[in-house]
Amino acid sequence: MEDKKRLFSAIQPSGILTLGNYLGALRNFRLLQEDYDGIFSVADLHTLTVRQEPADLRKNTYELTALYIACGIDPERSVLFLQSHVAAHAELTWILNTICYPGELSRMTQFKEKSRAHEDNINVGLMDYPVLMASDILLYQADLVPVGADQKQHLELARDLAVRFNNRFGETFTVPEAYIGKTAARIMSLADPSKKMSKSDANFNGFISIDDDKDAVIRKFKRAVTDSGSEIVSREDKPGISNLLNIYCAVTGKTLSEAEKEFQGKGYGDFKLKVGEAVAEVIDPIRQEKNRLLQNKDYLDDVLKTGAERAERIAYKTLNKVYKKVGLLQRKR
Ligand code: ATP
Ligand code: LTN
Repeated sequence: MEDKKRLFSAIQPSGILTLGNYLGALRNFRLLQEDYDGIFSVADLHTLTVRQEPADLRKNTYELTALYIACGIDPERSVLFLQSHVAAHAELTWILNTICYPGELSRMTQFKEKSRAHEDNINVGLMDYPVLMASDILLYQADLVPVGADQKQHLELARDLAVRFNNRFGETFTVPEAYIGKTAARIMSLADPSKKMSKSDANFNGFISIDDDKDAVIRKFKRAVTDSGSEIVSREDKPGISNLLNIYCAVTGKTLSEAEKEFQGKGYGDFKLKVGEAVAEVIDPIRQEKNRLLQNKDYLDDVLKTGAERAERIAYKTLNKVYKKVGLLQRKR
């Protein structure tokens, strides 16, 4: 365990997860957990940057905790915890805020998109979101951070802040690398293949939720927007079909050329049905296991308690070092 490299990632409990979250993030967490010391968080503090119904946030937090485990994150082997249970995340954010510039945050694509989507609530937290994310990562001295392609810009800021702090105050933080999967880093909306699949999409037909049963999955794939022509090939002028092929390959493990060959001469209808069936086969058992785990809140609370204790030990080691480096006095115990 000691000489393994460390991996950190987090997901927001902002709703029921999509096929995009699973293929772009969670599935890689499970695979990487074999070779790294995994630390996985439910980023509940991040979720507050968009207005939440408190009861929904509580429910979604349990949902995501159960889903992590259902997807194969082993809470004995890896650390699984809630961001808000380890105060060091908010504390390091304050320190990093003092070396980060507003221009670095206002140019972030996600900030611009979310500001457009929530015009009535462009709060300071929404802008500071990437600094909290940098704190998450840097507190654990993570070597590798698996994320979907949309988080690449935030990862670069985390690296910049680590380097800036190290240059100013001496070696303190590991500079993390992003891990972005090759096949499913950006699953697109089924209703509009120019947009990423997102759980906060107002159009329910655009995303496959982990909670969709087989009928719902097949119905959504049948309705998926495709392109003109009838060829089933991955090509720039066929964003709808390319997205479906990408999803099919990701869930079956087939290569693109194998999939293209399989559907040569077939119609869009047959193809969409096959993709839907393959997706349902992957998410059905996950949903069932998640729902089973949700019946036992005591178990989930227990996992989170142990997770927070283990996370805290690592996090405060880093935070104490940071406080010392910047010139804050050590508290006498
Ligand atoms: P929201 O819609 O609430 O902003 P989100 O689904 O975009 O949420 P998160 O829940 O924070 O964002 O994302 C969790 C992980 O899933 C991240 O690593 C993110 O990059 C990845 N991810 C999100 N959407 C996709 C997608 N369409 N394709 C691949 N990966 C994705
Ligand atoms: N912002 C991320 C979720 C997240 C995260 C992190 C990912 C919060 N903290 C630290 C990796 C590392 C997102 O996926 N939307």
